[in-house]
Amino acid sequence: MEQTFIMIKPDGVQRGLVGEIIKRFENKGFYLKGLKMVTVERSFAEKHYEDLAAKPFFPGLVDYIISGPVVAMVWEGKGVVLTGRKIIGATNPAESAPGTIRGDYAIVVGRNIIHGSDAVESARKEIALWFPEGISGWQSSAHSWIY
Ligand code: RTP
Repeated sequence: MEQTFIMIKPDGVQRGLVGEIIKRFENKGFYLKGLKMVTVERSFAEKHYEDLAAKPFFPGLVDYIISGPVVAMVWEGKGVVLTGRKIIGATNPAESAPGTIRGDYAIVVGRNIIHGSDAVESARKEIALWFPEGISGWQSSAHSWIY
């Protein structure tokens, strides 16, 4: 089953949006398969964003990601990579539609509260980077108990 990596960035954590963000993915029907709060080192943030190393905003982006704890998550479900990006909204919150996470809760691109993998392959790389210990492979057994 498809999985994606979602990270609530330091501003999302500090603004108390963790529950709201998790709620949106749960309400959609996706399964939470991994979750941890971590403050990452500069070298780790640089590795996560290595594809953007040549961009002028890269140093500021790395400073932002290491400025406080982030919530790292693995979400699972059919089409979760693309649908997750739709739930999150456009990179620049000024262009994110209302109803998306960034459209509802962010204003500027430099503080856009959440990251989501942009493809199945990058999701695989990011999950391996952020969860080298692996994630539990639980399957729902609640369906027959919930009416
Ligand atoms: P993310 O990786 O965080 O989900 O964001 P994304 O794919 O929507 O956007 P990407 O182009 O990969 O950029 C990664 C993050 O860099 C910051 N950014 N700042 N012009 C700027 O100042 C600028 N452009 C991008 C944002 O935090 C963006 O999410």
